[in-house]
Amino acid sequence: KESRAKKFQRQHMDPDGPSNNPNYCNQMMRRRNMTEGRCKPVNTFVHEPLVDVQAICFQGNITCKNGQPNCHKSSSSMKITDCRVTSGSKYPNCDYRTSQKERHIIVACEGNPYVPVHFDASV
Ligand code: 5FA
Repeated sequence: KESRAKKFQRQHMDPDGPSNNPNYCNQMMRRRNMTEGRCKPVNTFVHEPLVDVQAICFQGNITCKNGQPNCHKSSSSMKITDCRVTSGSKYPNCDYRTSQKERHIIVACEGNPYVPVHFDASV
């Protein structure tokens, strides 16, 4: 079974981006298996080295949206792409709006080693 750490990498890591392609989210959401069974409504890809994203687990500790205490905010801003399903999108034809941003990101970390398992927000 896929670990939560590997699931985070599949859903959120794309170090070799960003691309200017307006179809980025349509392609990546499908390629990373987030359009199976439903169109995952919102998802963020991070275009920074994996080690830099893993390091966030040892940066500023904050409360997560769900009230758990295991969230961490990146000390640097990071290159990200937000994917949001369009209002006209109809499963199984998942259609996304692609927006590139530079933001601090907030991830939840778990385990030993203590690594990212959930993307909470960008600010
Ligand atoms: N989740 C939420 N807060 C968490 C925390 N503090 N520590 C660990 N995990 C936390 O997200 C719900 C999911 O986020 C649940 O799996 C929960 O355990 C975890 P959502 O935004 O309500 O749903 P989603 O559809 O965006 O996310 P999923 O793909 O279901 O869940 P993932 O966590 O694998 O992916 P995510 O990184 O996009 O949240």
